[in-house]
Amino acid sequence: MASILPASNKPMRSDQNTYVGKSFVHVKNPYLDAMDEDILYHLDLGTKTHNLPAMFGDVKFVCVGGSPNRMKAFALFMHQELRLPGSGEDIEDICAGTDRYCMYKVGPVLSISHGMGIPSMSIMLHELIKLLHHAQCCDVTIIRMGTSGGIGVAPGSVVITDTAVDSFFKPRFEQVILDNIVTRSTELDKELAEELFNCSREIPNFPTLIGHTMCTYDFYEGQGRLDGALCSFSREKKVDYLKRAYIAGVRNIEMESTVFAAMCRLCGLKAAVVCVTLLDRLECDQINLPHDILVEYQQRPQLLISNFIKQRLGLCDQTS
Ligand code: R2B
Ligand code: URA
Repeated sequence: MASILPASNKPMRSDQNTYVGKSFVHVKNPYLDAMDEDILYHLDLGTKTHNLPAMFGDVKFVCVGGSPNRMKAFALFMHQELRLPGSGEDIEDICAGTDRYCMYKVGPVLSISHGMGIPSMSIMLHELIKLLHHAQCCDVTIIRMGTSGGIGVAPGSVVITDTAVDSFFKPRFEQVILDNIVTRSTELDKELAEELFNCSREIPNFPTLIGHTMCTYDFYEGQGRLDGALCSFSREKKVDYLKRAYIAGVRNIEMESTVFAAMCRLCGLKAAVVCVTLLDRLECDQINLPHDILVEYQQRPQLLISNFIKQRLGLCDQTS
């Protein structure tokens, strides 16, 4: 990809994507350069209709999560934690023109929903990564916050993913492209995971661990549940599978981490996945937590990520 920096103030190039001291978000598509306009259809944004560098150029932290309401709540929480002026209540959904995804910007933090499952995450990420590229963002950290089913860990535990694995416990994401299967690595940034873990240790009563996260294409049979509309295996087979997952290092199961890890890695984004567990899948399949406990658990990744961002911004004395 040709550089989007004006030739006159282009810093010295040290490799394909890093200009001395700065790491830019990059895209790997030779056709993009030749396009007169890029319409980010599902985000309701575009290079001709919006001044993307002015709107997003200062973004340093991108936080993504499945639910639009949760990502709005996170944006409001960040507004308060960063002590930005105003109540934040009038915060605007930048993607209000579409009901596919929502997006809020709070200082250097972008909060975006990605829906459920790999295809929904993948569409959002293609457009988000192009957005960050068009906006000339640099040194961006991206974190997925979410919910998950734990394996052998107490409900309410926060799992920071070291590696996302597929249903065969392999660190790979297989994407069908034309009629080929393309396999991509799902390694995440180990230093970022450690930094988040260290941050978690400063929060009282905050059970956190680092482990593998298994990403599946389905919530029910795909996660070995016995309570879907279909179930084609025995209780014994389910327990045997989940125990093998545990032995392979898997501590939680969700539905987006492999494509998230693979795409962010290829595009030079430092990425992390932080998910709270809602149940122990070795014990049960149904999520039957009282509403207030469910709400509190869902806030745990938000609290950790907010403290991490404040620490990175040198606002540690304001840690919640
Ligand atoms: C976690 O929770 C959702 C399913 O309930 C899914 O998006 C995921 O990854
Ligand atoms: N999300 C999942 O994908 N699985 C669970 O068990 C809970 C939340």
